[in-house]
Amino acid sequence: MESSVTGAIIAQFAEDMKSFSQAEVIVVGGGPSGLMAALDLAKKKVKVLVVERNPHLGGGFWLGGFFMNTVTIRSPAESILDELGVKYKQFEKGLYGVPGPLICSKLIAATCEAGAGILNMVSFDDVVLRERNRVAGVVVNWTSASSLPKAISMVDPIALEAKVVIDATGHDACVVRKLEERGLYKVPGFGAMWIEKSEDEVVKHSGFCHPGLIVTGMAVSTTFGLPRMGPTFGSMLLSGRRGAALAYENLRKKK
Ligand code: 48F
Repeated sequence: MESSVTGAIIAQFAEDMKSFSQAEVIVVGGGPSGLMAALDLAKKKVKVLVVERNPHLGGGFWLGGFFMNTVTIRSPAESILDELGVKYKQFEKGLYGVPGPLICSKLIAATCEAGAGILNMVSFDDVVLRERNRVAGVVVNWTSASSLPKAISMVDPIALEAKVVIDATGHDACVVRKLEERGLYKVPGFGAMWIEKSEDEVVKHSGFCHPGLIVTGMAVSTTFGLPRMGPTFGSMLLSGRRGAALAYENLRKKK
């Protein structure tokens, strides 16, 4: 039995990795915007993989803010809560609340059920670039590789190809930052908090920032110098949805 269990784990991992090493879309970061993007794409039968450095998905979605559980959602994003079948409370017109663990687990479950691939405990390390510096994939390594003692930490990463990459790594905007390191983008960083303006602007600016690369969620603020938004999450979901729609349109044009 032991060898059957081991064999099952290895066989499934190998099958998944073989398939997702050539994905249509790779989403880096499994927070609310990345999961939302992956969910919408998977529902449309797109081969999409989420790369997440932590063992758990959800990013900042488990906690509403200040280590408290209430996630706030502003209109019109409550329609996504309806789609996910999550009950919510109205605080005032246009402002809703839902327990973080409930909405986060529902979004994760929906994304997995829709067929998105999940590669957790794996960190984005670098971009794959092709002609005219188009982003054509990601270089990744086990998250644990970076915490190994120096003498044994020289673990070469591997690369995964994708037609479109989505940077959903939150405030860090790791993928866009890597383009900056390579002299291909100048990152302004995010501005001071202004919830209302930030929510609208983040959704509006979600999309391609470089050939082959879409940004969603708080990475949009960092990439385009928009105000930070604080503990409200409606635009994270709407941003992921917009990123998915643009990725889908781009894939269709390529076919
Ligand atoms: O930060 P995060 O939740 O991103 P988001 O979808 O949502 C932002 C909100 O949670 C909140 C906010 C607005 O309401 O201010 O902060 O924009 O999730 C980002 C995910 O990316 C993962 C990280 O562990 C988290 O789960 N991540 C970050 N860097 C890497 C990464 C990396 N280098 N490789 C893989 N995953």
